[in-house]
Amino acid sequence: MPTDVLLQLNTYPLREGLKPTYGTAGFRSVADLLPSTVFRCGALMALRAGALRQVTGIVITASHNPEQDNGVKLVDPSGNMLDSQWENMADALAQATTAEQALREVELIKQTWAVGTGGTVMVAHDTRSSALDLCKAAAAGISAVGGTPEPALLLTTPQLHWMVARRNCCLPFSEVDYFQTLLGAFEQLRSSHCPSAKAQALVVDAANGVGAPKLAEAAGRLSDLGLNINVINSGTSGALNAGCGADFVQKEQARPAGFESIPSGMRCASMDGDADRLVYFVMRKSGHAQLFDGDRIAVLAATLLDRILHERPGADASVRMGIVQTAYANGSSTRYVRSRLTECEVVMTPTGVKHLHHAAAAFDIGIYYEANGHGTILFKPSFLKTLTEGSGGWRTEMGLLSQVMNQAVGDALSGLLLVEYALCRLGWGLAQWTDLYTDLPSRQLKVAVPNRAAFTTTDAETRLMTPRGLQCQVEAEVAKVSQGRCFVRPSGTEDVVRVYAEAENQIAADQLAKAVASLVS
Ligand code: 16G
Ligand code: ZN
Repeated sequence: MPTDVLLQLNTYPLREGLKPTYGTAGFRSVADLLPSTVFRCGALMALRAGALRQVTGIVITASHNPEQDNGVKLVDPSGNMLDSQWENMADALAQATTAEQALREVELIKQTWAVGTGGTVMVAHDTRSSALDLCKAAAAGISAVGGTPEPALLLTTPQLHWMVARRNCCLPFSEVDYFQTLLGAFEQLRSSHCPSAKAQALVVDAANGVGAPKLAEAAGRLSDLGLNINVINSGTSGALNAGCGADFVQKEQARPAGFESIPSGMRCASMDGDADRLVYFVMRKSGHAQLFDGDRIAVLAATLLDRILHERPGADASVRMGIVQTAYANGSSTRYVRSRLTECEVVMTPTGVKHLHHAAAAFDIGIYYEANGHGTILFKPSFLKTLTEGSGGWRTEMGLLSQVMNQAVGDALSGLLLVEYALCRLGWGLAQWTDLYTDLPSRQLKVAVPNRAAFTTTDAETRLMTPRGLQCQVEAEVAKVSQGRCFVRPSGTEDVVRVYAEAENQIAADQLAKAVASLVS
């Protein structure tokens, strides 16, 4: 068998000079450079499946990156992202310069984890043209260590995470089950709690990605409930993520491509290329997109859950609810939760779903959303169990919400259903959602630096530890600005350092970001 593996490893050599690194959410690069990394990730996830005697998963996607990029996201048996201990092994294997060295890494993993042969790996891909070749590389890597690759399916990233989690709990896990679980729960919530909700229209920017056909599949059932979804950027005209998608709308706050004829004031939403992020927006006459970002979705969710918890009889029994945010969360959203949703704790973590997810799991109800629209709500299993121990409207409602939400990972479809349910349950339009708080003006800048590893942070990325002395200089700039806040962190997905600044007005936020960027470069 080792010689077979060696032979196979030699078929997918690592391009000379390349050093693939497991970033914030797996490996990502120009698609042509990926076959070796994907092959080795296939082997790794088959060994992980073998070691745990459970099914793991691989998604071939580069999310909101352009069409020519691709990547690989690795899914643990729980449906969450790969265990952080294994990230180092993924790096070591992906970076092995020769087939012999890669084989030694494979053998090391086998010995360390006492795994004889690989297990079953589910494989999914997005709409990129490089997907099928990379799926073949993944399947070859899985087979090379004796694992079983499942046929690759066109799925959103969150669909595959959901399926892996369900399969390992011996629950129905097909795509049909996915839609039935999320949409079936949503239908019950709507008919029980908002039976006379007015019909609503929603225009969704699907970024020309895999979310388009998937949302189209859901749209028929949603229109029966009076939610009429019009999917734009469905992949028939424009290119993937090109001038559109959740990342574009959130960062640019401008009209996405394809929305030229959408009248201002319409309710709109935008997902990213693999449909794990969602933001809402409304076009204003000025051409500016008024954004309802992940922070605002989290606050809406907390408001809904707080209402449900307060309505229950004997509301004094404590349920621990928390919101997990990153340093990018607008300061106004944090202040709002602290002052108005006093029973909801706020926790800050570094950027990246793996950090937020973990922190949210500590609560009975843990809400996490990054400002960029990636997030979900986690319901602690012991809390869900208490719901089934009695009967009552609020218990059923909470239980149904736990099915609407993909608890494996952030999911644009869950996010959409959550927002639509919350608004109709609270009897709110977009105006009430807007009025919760006013975002502080902010600015984000990217700075190219010779070595981003020289920038290290602490306190959930809010403060720099190195380069020494730089944090004091940043603070001196912040002190000059009313309601100023600023942080610097190295990106986990690009070779840059990011600067985020917030202030009382846009001019001050821009100036603060610029001043700090010049300290960094
Ligand atoms: C990845 C992360 C996202 C994070 C972003 C930050 C996952 C699934 N995705 O897209 O959560 O916000 O990276 O990128 O964890 P950055 O480190 O380049 O700023
Ligand atoms: Zn994504």
